[in-house]
Amino acid sequence: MGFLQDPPQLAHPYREDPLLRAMLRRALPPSRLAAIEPDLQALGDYAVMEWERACRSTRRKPVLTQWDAWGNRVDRIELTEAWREGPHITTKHAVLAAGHEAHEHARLEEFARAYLYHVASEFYSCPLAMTDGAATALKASGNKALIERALPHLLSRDASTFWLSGQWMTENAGGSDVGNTETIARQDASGQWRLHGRKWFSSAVVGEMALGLARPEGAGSGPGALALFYVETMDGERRKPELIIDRLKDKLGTHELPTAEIHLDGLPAWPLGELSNGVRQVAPMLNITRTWNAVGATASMARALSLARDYATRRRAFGKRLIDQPLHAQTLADMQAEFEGAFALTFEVAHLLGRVEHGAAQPHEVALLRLLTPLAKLWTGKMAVELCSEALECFGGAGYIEDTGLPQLLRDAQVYAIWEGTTNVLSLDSLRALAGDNLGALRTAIEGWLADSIDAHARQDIHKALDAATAYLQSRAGERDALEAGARGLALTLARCTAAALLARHDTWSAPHGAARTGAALRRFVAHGLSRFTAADATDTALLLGPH
Ligand code: MFK
Repeated sequence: MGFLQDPPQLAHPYREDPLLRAMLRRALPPSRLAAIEPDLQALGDYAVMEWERACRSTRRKPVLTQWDAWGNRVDRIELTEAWREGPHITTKHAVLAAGHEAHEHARLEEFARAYLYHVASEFYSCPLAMTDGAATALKASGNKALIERALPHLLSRDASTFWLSGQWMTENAGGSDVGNTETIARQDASGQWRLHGRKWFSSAVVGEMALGLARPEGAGSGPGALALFYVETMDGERRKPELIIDRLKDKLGTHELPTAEIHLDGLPAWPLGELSNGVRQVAPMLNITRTWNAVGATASMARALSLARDYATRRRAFGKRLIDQPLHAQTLADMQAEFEGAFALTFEVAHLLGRVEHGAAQPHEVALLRLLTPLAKLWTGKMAVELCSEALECFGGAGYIEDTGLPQLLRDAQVYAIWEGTTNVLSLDSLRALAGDNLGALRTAIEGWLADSIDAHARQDIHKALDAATAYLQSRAGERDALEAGARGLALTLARCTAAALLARHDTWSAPHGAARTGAALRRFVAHGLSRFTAADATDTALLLGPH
């Protein structure tokens, strides 16, 4: 037998991730960190086990059986192993329930768990995101009966009582433009609302409930006339006959996730609140699922980088390990710097969300959360595709071979920029979020984060970019088309400025080695993004890659 290449090994995503651990040490009181650490360790163990299991097996897809042998409509979906484990892992480690505890760190603790679980869950995290969003929207609705009925299930810590929720919005006529929803809500003779229509992209069809948009019969056209309804999908062990699964989607990635086209043939439904302004009512859900999207994108990047870094210590070319090749090492360090920016922004959103929900936030932090949520979603979604593609390249031809498990990273990454609103939809949402003086709130926050930063170069670049963004908004204040045309550039710039400022702040927060490391990330990050100047700095590279 000739030469055989060692495959990459997955480092423990909690124990061996200095970035995650440093962030948690900074952000959480020691007693909180100690309380959640067993769950983080266990979710990291699960991720390692699942990666090894996936490498040994042939990837499977869920299978829909619509009819049984005797002609009965059954719409049964056979799930993959990780999906069957999903309710147990979720409830045992409070992945979702943690986010709804009554303290300001709840969301950070939840999203740290989600970050560790996401890739291993095979996107079971997608319906978890919607379940979390549904719990949040139900709470915001104040509908006592529905809250008492559903919340104990959604936040259950017992797999036998846990419910998943769907989010039924997307239709043939309305993906981004949800106002085109054709599903009709009609009251029957008894006064019970029932939904009639088709939903084109339902990612939690195995769930027990859903929140869905529909147009009450006789209401006008457009988004304002839509209402938000609560539905339950199961009748005991059987799916309700008024919910029909037409087919599973054949998608580019997220193959394990049983996304379906469904139609609703009079499914009983209950309005969450008023019979209009459904988009406004579903917005709390959207903002939660968008945060999950950013966490998922960041987790996919962490996985791709971790494998690429490990492989660089195992693969030799031209007489040296890849990690000892200057250009390969710099490529990895550049990727790491981008990733650290994404990580900082994403977890800032999680941190702010917890503070806002628990009344601990300063007034400007509320505006900040509203703005940073779409920015984090759109920026990490784009970055995940680029970074996962680059990571595959780090493996050469092996990165293009299906049963290395690597190509799946890139296929799956493409979803982040589409799910929960495309980059352009999110860019326009960030314009919505910039109404009033919300850019002022961002500037105030950034000034605060930069106040102690020792990096004058970064500070100057960030100020320059913020000044340009402010001038852009002011000069196009009266020209909507011109403002929208530049919304993506504006959003990407603001996301990068925020991430750079967060890295600068962490520079001053961290322990000596950590400070040097985040400083390295900051310098590269600013050099790459804000001024497009690329500098190879051997010290930075070594710091970002850590000891090997
Ligand atoms: C681990 C990964 C997990 C990821 C989860 C994946 C789940 C996958 C399932 C899906 O992909 S479901 C499909 C997702 N679809 C979308 O995200 C829809 C994309 N379209 C938009 O986001 C549009 O911007 C939107 C439909 C929300 C609004 O368009 P409109 O019809 O022009 O509404 P309008 O009039 O601008 O806003 C209506 C109200 O909602 C306004 O409030 P008011 O009535 O008080 O004026 C807005 O301010 C408010 N609003 C809209 N977006 C908001 C918001 N409020 C807070 N936050 C927001 N983000």
